[in-house]
Amino acid sequence: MQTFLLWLGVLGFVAATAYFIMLGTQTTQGGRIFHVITAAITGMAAFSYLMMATGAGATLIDGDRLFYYFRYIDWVVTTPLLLLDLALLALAAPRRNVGFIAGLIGLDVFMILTGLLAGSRSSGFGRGFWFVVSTIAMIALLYLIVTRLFSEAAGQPEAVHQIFRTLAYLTVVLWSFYPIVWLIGTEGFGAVNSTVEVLLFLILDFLAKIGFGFLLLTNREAIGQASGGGAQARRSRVV
Ligand code: RET
Repeated sequence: MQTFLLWLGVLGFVAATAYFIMLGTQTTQGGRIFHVITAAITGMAAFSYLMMATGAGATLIDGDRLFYYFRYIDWVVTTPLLLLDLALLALAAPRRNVGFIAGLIGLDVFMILTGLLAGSRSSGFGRGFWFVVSTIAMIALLYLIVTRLFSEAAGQPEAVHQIFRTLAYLTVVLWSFYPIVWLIGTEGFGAVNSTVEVLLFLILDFLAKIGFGFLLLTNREAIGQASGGGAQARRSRVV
């Protein structure tokens, strides 16, 4: 059952990647960067699920706990790309905010790496400690999205502002579920078994990557108008 679910992940992410690439080749209104970033996110996830489905991305810890470490390799690549999508929507001049974007991504990478430490420790104390550190980083990150990125996005064209708000709320809600699933799963209290954990992460990954990408890339008006979509470059050429 578990392997079946992981193969379902491979299929879902391969299909989503092909679809996002197709949307990218059809676009005439700019915003190709969003297609590239979003297809890279689902492409990486497809690879990661392949590694987990074949067993290459998992290892036994303490003799009996199956630890899918490849999840963290996936997340350390894909969560910065999701943040990049959000930042390119929200910021009118992303190039002038490179420091802020790097700060967001740095915090995010710190969150995932400390999460990896939490998942791979043998002692309950070690797991709990790094879980708390990682969760604090996540709260700080989500706080920055809700405050700074939201206020920057308010100055963007209406279509861009709207899709940013939807995607940012989706991100805040979905990302908050990851530590909860972790906590009830085999790395945490073990309230649910490994198969249920794989299923819950699969649902979250589908929503946070494919759902997110679908909402973003089917909104052609918004991505064409976003600064990351080249609107600013076009405007300055006109002036
Ligand atoms: C862990 C466990 C330690 C505490 C925290 C976690 C948060 C993980 C998050 C993952 C998000 C992944 C996404 C993937 C796909 O798109 C590492 C589970 C806070 C927020 C969005």
